[in-house]
Amino acid sequence: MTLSKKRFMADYQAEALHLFADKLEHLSTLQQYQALAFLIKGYYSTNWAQTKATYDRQQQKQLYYFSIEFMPGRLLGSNLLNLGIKDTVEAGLSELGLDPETVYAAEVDPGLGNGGLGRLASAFLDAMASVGMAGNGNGIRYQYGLFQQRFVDGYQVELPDDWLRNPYAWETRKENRAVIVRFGGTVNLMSRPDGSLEAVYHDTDDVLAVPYDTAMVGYHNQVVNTMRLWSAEPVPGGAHSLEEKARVNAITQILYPDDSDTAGRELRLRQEYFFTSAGVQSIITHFRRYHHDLRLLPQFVAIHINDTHPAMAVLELMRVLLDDAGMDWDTAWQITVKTLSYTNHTLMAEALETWPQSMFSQLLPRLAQIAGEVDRRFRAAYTRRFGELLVDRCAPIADGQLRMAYLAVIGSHAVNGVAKLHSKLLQQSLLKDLYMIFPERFNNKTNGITPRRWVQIANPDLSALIDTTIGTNWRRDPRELVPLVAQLEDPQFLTQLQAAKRVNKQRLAALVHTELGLEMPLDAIYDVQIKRLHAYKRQLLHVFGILEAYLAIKNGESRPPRMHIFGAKAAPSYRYAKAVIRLINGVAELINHDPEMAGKLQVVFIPNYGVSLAEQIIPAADISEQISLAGTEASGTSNMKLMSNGALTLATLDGANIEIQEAAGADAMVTFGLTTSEVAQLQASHAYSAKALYAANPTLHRIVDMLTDGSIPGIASEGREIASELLEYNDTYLVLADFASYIAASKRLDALWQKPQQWAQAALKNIAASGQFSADFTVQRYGRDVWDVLPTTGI
Ligand code: Z2T
Repeated sequence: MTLSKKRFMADYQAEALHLFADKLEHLSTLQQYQALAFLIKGYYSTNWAQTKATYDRQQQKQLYYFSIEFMPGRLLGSNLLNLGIKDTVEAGLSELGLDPETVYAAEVDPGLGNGGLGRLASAFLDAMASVGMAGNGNGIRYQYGLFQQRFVDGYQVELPDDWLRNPYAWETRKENRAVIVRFGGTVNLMSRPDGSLEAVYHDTDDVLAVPYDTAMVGYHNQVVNTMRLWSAEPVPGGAHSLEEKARVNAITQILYPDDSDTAGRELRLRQEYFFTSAGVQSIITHFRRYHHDLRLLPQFVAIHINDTHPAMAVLELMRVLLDDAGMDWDTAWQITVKTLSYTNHTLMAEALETWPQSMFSQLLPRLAQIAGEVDRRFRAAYTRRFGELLVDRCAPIADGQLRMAYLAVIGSHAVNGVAKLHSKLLQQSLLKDLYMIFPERFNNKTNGITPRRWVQIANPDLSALIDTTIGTNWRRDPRELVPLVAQLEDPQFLTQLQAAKRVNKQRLAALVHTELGLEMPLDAIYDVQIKRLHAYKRQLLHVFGILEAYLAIKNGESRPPRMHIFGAKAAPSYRYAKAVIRLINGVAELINHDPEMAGKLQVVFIPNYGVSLAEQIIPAADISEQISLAGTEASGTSNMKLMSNGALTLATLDGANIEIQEAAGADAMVTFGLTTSEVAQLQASHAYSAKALYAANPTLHRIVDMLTDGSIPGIASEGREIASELLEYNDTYLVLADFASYIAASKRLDALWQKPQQWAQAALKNIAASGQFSADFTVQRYGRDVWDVLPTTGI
């Protein structure tokens, strides 16, 4: 949009007066932020309505991205950037005596997700708006997001995330679009005169689902899409007891804080059905405004199932088509399969959702009937060709459990993994039986990130340098970063690249100083590992690397100075992960208080990692630690964000790391460790002995002993627990097996750091090659191969 500084300043002052009946300069920072947010909302609201009208008028096929998690991050900076008014607004703010960064920081960061999966969902919404695809989000408006993390005596303490304490400026409550979701009760099937069946419900618990819509503003294209989050309320008019009200409100009260374990809790099942049913109902209602024949649904609607949390969309859509529309089974099934598609995000067995049939049929009796029929027909259809054994192994119901991943594959026309390796492993292991039956459904869609947030907003100095070097086209199409490689031999450019990195390190160092009171020298390597705390991600291997350096420096060796920066939340019930958090804080205490380590080696564990902190940490990183055991990390996305900010990846050949290496070149990153097939062989042969490695490698021996010999303060029980996982339980994630190779790789980076020009060249190769990982391309591949939704032109 076009906006002059003068006009903006007048609008902003008027908005402040309108909202708070006061002058801008008298308002609190929060109020200044709120006035600005409401003003900006007004700037795009016409385009928002216009976008919807255009999709309807053109009868655009729409994609609905069903996800139980979204992590949009702060939206003010992103909306300003995408509207093309960021510079103008910042100049105006400055002229009014306000600091833009301070005003931006007053915005709450909605942590309505656990990590990669939720952030990916939001990146996709941002990307779809920016390429002009008709894509909508469908999820849950949790009253409390992911817990706020504090450290007390080195232990993680979880505090509630009361993110709605102040009104959320970007959302709009759409009371007029509320729907009713039914739980429990009994269901009777009655024959209609035409022979079709009618489902009659008795004694159901009804809940009102109220949507709150947030605009997803596209980049410089006038498109504004919608993220719709549902909130549970008592149905108006009913006489509800306080207890009933509390039970209803509980449905959307909290986000489950576990990224890798399915607790099998009834409330979680309620959450899943709540947003899935509300989403399906609102889609059908909207569809019926324009069409009478529900058989046309797949021509105008695609529904994507983000992991299995919304997989009961298969059953809910069948319910609507069978019971509400009176369709026959085969027609309803064909339409359901054509409409739905599914992404798997993990191979970890403990993360695969199953629901006890008993719980499922208590809570969702009609869906349970339909699930039984899906199972029966699946077995009947495929047993002759594929045999009873294979069909048994992959049927949706077995041993009294509903297996949601299998249901999702059977009820979708497409299923994908999130990196090439992951998609291959899905076909070869986790879903191999279903791959035999439905090979044509399987495909890969490597994840992506949004360089608008991670480079343009988070790294303004790098962005400005790129602009002056190759122009600004990369901001629209980040593949246009490739020509930067022409600067590989330009010492002046490389110096400027280092200077931009230094500015970011300064900013992070200042944050660390205020938060933790630690000094981080700017000439040190900033070595970053930021992701959920999980055994398979092997933060422990990183800790062992730190202890190796500590012992070496103690021994008089000289190493380039390194700051080890961690950000990680542990699921509150995940004992081992919490022990590792305590360990990292213990190692930090040991090292940061040792005068011999000052300026050389420091451990910086920044609490409360999330989208906003990531924006501070990532631009400052020199090394990106991506060290999961090969074959365990589906894709990873922090690897892509760090790459695009010029960090060198220290990686196993896992997830998208492999594709990052292909893109940046073998000399632009450092890899180590067992490969997926080596891991598989080692595990199959039962030849691995952690104890033998411990006995054979003196450094490793020394480090493992440090866990239990009192050298690290405050970890008596945690150290024992971790040592026992390594030695008694034989090191599930092969930390000891990869240790030597990890240290060797890390030393290669130390050596490269001594040649600043070569380091800068490797950083540049990463930046130049990072454009292919833009989510803009990922969603276009989904649009072409899976959803049949193409970018629109001319809103
Ligand atoms: C999650 O963030 C991921 C997988 C899950 O499996 C659950 C959660 Cl909350 C059920 C992550 C993967 O671990 C990561 O490799 C991947 O990059 C990300 O999803 C997005 O696909």
